[in-house]
Amino acid sequence: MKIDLQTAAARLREMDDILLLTHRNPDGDAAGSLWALYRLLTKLGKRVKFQLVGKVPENLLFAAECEAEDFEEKFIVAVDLAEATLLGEALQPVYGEKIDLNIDHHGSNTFFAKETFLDAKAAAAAQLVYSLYEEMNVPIDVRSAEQLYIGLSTDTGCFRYGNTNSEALHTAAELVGIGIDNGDINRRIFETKSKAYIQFEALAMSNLRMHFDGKCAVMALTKDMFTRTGLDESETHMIAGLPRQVEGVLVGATIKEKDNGLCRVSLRSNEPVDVSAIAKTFGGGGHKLAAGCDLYGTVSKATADLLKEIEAALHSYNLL
Ligand SMILES: [Mn+2]
Repeated sequence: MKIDLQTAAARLREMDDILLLTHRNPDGDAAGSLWALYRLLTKLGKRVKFQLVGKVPENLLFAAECEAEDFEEKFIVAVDLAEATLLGEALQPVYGEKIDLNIDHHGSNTFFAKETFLDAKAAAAAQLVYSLYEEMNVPIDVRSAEQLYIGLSTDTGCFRYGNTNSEALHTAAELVGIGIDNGDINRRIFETKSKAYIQFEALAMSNLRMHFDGKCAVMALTKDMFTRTGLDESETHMIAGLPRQVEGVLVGATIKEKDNGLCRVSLRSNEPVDVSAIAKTFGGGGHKLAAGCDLYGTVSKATADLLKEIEAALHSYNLL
């Protein structure tokens, strides 16, 4: 059931012994929102714990929270979680059908939780957590402000993407006003790359292939490239945006080779193409301009399957 901000705030007020979850391989919005929510609930005197599946990107760890205690949860809250499968293989069977409240901003949300506080216009889940702080009258300290800023800035590409609405900029202004060092955070998150990343990016760029009159760019990221450079999984999210950067490209895709014949696809588009629709045909989802899905088979088979759908999508917009 869909609920509003006031109901979500009321629910959090009345419940205790809360477990927080988010999607596997947490990005800045997932981790930042979860930490900020942890802090909010702790300040209200509640027992809270959380589980993060996969590595949080290292450059976000300066704002991480440490759990204080373990206990048996009575209420489960998810944040930034579009669908239960994104909990990951380990957690989905355990918690997939037990989420009491989901706080999310994905238009593709499947409403798997008992109650969902969804605002698909929000630039980040962190925006919704910020509104909960306001609604519940909990002061935002510098650490919470940093966590919310991490969520907001990463989901908007440092306030460059089209989802950067006036609300996001207002919230960022408030957070800067609280005293965060936004210049330093931006440098940590958006300007600093590991040597392994730079090497990986060079290899990935040499794998970039153009299709459909230059309207589509696809990049294969093979296991061999990870082995050769030692790139950490958590740094690969930056690669996903590269194909779309090529002039004239409307759909950019990265195809990441995983174990057991699984290929993880990230899609990025420019207007008017809706890549969440393409992802959906493969059982995935996401936002209009940023989505993802899993394909099975070799990288070349996954590429061929994906290109067919991209071609059909470009046709449907009369772009081919
Ligand atoms: Mn998000």
